[in-house]
Amino acid sequence: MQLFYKPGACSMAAHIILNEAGAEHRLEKVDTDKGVTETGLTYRDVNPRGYVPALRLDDGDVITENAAVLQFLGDRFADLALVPVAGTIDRVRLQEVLSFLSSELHIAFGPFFSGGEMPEEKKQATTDRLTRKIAQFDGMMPDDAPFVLGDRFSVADAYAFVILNWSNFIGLPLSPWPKLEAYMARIAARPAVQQTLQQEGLAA
Ligand SMILES: N[C@@H](CCC(=O)N[C@@H](CS)C(=O)NCC(=O)O)C(=O)O
Repeated sequence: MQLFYKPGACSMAAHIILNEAGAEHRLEKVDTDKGVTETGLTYRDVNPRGYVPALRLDDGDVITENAAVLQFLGDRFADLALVPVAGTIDRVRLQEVLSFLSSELHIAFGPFFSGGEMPEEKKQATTDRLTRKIAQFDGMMPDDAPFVLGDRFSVADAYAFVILNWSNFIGLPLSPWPKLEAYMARIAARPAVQQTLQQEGLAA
């Protein structure tokens, strides 16, 4: 398998899962601004929409979109139970969380990474919206269990970790949400997460 990624971007969730599984894989760094990969591929030939992640399988099939990539990997390494079994209500709960993460929380961070300074008024409104989305995710976290789906680490935790980690890049402390701060520390302590941060050049 080959993962097309950008350091620290949402593709890091799939990278974490590949490391959790100890799966053989190749990493291919993408410059999404220039549309080329580190070995000189035209990235739109891999993902026509030009963004990461993309996962190229050994038979040449390419999977895009985080929610699909992560569920594919979870099913591929089924013995690790990183996704609930397809067709169960627990799997639907995972899909709810992945949908929230990609279409709400991830999107709310977007304006901070779109380049250029935001006018003060827009910055305030964008921060308020992001704060609301973080608070909603905090509300989805169980009070009495370590991971978003309960007692088991899942692909959703890898994705949530990567997105919430962006709060460091934009200087937005997670201290108003102690449950989330503890959650982030718990995920960060996983050896596969440390390995991934190191490989992407983000280790402290
Ligand atoms: N809907 C996509 C969004 C992926 C996405 O936003 N990727 C960002 C990095 S986190 C990216 O590659 N941005 C560069 C670009 O859009 O050119 C998904 O969920 O996989």
